[in-house]
Amino acid sequence: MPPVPLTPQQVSFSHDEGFLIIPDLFNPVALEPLRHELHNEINRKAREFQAKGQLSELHEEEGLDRQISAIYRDAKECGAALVQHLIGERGGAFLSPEMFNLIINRKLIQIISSLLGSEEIVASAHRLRPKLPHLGSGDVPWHQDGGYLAEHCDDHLIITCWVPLVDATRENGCMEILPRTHLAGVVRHHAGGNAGFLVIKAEDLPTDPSQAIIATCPRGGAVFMTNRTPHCSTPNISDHIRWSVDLRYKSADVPSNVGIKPTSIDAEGHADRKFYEQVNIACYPPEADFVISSKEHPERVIGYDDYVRLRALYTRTKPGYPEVRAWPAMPKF
Ligand SMILES: O=C(O)CCC(=O)C(=O)O
Repeated sequence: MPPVPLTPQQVSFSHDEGFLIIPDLFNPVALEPLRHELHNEINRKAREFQAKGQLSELHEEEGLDRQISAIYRDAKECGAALVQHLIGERGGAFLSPEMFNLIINRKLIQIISSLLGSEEIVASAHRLRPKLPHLGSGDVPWHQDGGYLAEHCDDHLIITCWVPLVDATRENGCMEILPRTHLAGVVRHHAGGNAGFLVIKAEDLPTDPSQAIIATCPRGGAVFMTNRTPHCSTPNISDHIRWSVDLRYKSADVPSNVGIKPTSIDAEGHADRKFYEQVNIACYPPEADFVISSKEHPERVIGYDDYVRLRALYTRTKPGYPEVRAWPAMPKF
């Protein structure tokens, strides 16, 4: 089916509310190749642990939505290492054609293009999130994605597109979103929230969290938010893993590191000075931005092999400064 553009009502809903949920964006079957590839990667890594004598059972028969939890019960370190392996340092671990195909999905691009009002689209930081039941480490406290980005990007629009790989429900820890609060700017965050995430303390939230929308979303749907939309995700109290992918997109006139590559990287990951001088203009310098759509400049659009090379290059390179944005630390009690 050809991509369907957003209706003017959907565009204005998104501009007014700071989010949009499209429950039936893809046929859920379209997500199967990615789910299948994830399952393969988990088995591959679990076999490595088994070969080293760290894990006795692979629990392959549990399937994607339960296998890591079963491994975690048998060998906590292996379960935790598997989650970390998939999330990766700076999103660099799970680079597969299936993931790339989701990033460049035509239906997604059509919607992003309507929301950004731009035909040329730059993709940016993205994450895979396996949220294990009853663990707590995947519960993301209140934040705006802008809290993670450089301050000079606060007034630019960057869209987060959150794609669940299972039905995202209240029980398995979907997101909560504070509507109509994205126009006020990026509020104060604190470093050192749950599992090291940034957090907006209750007194800094733009409205009472009781106003939050429970952003349930079936597999095949997607949730779109701005970089200034406060959101969090709740505990997974279900019996299965809540898998999701979050992707970020912006127009070509938002500061980015497109086309900027280190010319040399030393053994400790330090790149050449010119690279750092140029790369820090990006909203999130540690991760490579890349063009996924441009009718005017098709030569800028990159394919899968270049995407893998670029992401790997940035992952090898130490960021130019320790924090993209310094927030006060959460007080210790
Ligand atoms: O997936 C989650 O639980 C939270 C995702 C999130 O906060 C984000 O994508 O910014």
